[in-house]
Amino acid sequence: MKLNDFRSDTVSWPTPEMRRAMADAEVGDDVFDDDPTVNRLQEVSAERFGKEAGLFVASGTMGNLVSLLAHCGRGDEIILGDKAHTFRYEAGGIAALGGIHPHTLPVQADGTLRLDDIRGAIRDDNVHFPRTRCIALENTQNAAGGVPITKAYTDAVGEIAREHGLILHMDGARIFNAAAALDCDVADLTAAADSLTFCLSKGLCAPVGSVVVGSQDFITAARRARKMVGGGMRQAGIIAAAGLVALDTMPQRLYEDHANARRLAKGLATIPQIEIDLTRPITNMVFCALRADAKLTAPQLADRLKQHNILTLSMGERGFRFVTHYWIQPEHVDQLVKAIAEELAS
Ligand code: TLP
Repeated sequence: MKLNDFRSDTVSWPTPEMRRAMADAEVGDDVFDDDPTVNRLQEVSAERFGKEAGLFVASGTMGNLVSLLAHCGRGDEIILGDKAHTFRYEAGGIAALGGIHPHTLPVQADGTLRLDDIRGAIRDDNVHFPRTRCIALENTQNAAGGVPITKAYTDAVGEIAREHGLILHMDGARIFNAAAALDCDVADLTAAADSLTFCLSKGLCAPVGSVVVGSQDFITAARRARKMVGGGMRQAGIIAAAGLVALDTMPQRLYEDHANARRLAKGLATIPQIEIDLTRPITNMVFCALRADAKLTAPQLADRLKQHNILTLSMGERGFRFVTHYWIQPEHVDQLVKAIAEELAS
């Protein structure tokens, strides 16, 4: 039986076209640079972002890790948001494996870091301090509500980075959602970033993988870091083939996921026990909370929803994050709203 899964866009299955491309993929040993399908995916990705080269990696986490291992040495410092996925949810990999010191700044409601905070966080050259090396942004900013970050803001951060000889890395796990929401070209949106990771396996629906893009020198260093962390994947063309279909067919339909998220937010706003801010820009994520007088906690409600064949992600005692993706249709959204209203009313 099909479960309607709102926990994340990471749960999205590959499309039939992706499965066919995987079965037919031409492959080789990618550690020898020999896999034509991986090579094609890397080239197409670099071209799409207007960068020199690309590197196929197993996950978004690996993409951010190998990028930052390539950019930073031990004791170097990275400036990033206190809600950044790399800071919160990547098992502390940059510190554990790279000796990279995170300098966190508060993420604002619109997903940005204050420019003055960034300027103020850049260290002087002093024997007491770690060396500031890199600034990292996340677009869309997941934990701030999946908000898209504009080109103007990204360019302003890029300017600060260049003024101080720093590198700008972007965790663009959902950069195609951002581009769809802002109605702009991904290359233009991310032009100021020296390096960027984007995910094929979230809204783009591929089963596995992310791609890192940047200069040829950076990609050479990231490739070595990928080998070091065990990410040399041999006949990876089998999965890269799905990534090529993803890049070709998925970015142009993400507005449908955003429309479904807006439909969901509006539906949730009609339920008296739910608090939701309808003024927030919405991509494919909807955050809301149960009011204090709701008769169920969020984990209890999530549990009840399973009986309606709906999977959801509760966050703490009262919060929820719902994510829309290719396999969620408007009728699934309406079923979710109805099930929540029923469970909270009964
Ligand atoms: N995010 C997942 C969970 O890990 C929280 C999700 O369901 O949202 N950057 C961002 C902004 C992400 O949201 C994620 C995954 C990653 C990186 C890591 O990607 P993977 O899961 O491929 O390692």
